[in-house]
Amino acid sequence: STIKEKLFTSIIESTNAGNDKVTVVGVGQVGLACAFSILSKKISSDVVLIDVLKDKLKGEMLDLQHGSSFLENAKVNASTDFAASAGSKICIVTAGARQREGETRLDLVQRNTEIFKGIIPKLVQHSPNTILLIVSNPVDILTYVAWKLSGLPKNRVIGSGTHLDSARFRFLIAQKFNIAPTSVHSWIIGEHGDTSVPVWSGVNIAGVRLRDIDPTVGTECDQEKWNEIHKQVISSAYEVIKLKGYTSWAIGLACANLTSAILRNSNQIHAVSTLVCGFHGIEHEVFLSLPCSLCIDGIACVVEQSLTCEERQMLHTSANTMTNSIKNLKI
Ligand code: 6V0
Repeated sequence: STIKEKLFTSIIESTNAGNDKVTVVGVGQVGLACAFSILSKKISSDVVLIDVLKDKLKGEMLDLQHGSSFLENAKVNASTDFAASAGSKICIVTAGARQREGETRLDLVQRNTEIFKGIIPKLVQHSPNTILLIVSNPVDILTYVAWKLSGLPKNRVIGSGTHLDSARFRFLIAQKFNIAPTSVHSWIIGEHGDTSVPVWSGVNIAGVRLRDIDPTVGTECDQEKWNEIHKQVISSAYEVIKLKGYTSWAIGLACANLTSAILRNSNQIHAVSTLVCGFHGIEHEVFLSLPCSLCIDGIACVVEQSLTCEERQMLHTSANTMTNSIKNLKI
């Protein structure tokens, strides 16, 4: 008999899937930042990486495995085969093509839709009760695509949406006041991107609404130009990409935060992309971000904020943009 057999007497067959298994599809900059944030914050003890790049995948897996004694012995596996994802509680999808020179946004959407056709059904096949957390851009459209391709109920298909935009918004407001970002209560809803909606009417610090101090806050008439902050939020990604080539840490941390909220069944409220048909007068079947409470089954409920006419109008503009984008999509 081997040393192993002499040393250990087996009492039960050990199970492979834990209760907190998370699969990350795409080990690019964003996927790795997600995986690393989840591991280093000890949100999951069982992370699987999936990509089409065999060597890159193995290299990243080994590098992370070598750190496992500093990650509470978390298991890290990687494979090009989706069977490795079996039994995942959450599948985070960051795979996708980047825009080619001269390529329109719609061409990119179709290209990423084709990639999703090879990913989403396989994830659901191996983890029929999973929650899909879509990160690839354009995230609101691809979350809709994932919902259609997966056949999962709407509560189980979530886009990271404006969770990141809201974090950037809080950070920039916090900087102006020299307070902590978590002490700023402010939300960005709608599309993750250019038509996102800053809900200035609700921005408050310790329950004090900025609009009660100055009704013009966030409007074009605002002397202090607070609305510049929303413009900065929109240009944040472009700025970071111009400076370092991609964005990774903030989106990785944002996804880890959503993963934690779900796995811990916390009912924390975050702005994520969900099916918005029926909310704020939207009649289209599109995905956009609204504040949602997150639990072990995904989205438990949507918060209906009291929006001003202008904010509601902006949300409808987001919805129309989405409708036009998905109109010609071949799913
Ligand atoms: P990247 O570094 O090019 O990584 C993409 C990865 O996907 C690569 O490793 C590819 O090999 C892999 N991939 C491609 N096709 C497949 C496939 N069929 N199966 C498995 N893996 C595949 O890109 P990066 O990581 O920088 O960005 C990933 C996506 O996230 C892009 O669509 C970004 O636009 C998007 N982001 C979304 C954000 C958000 O807030 N929602 C924020 C930042 C980036």
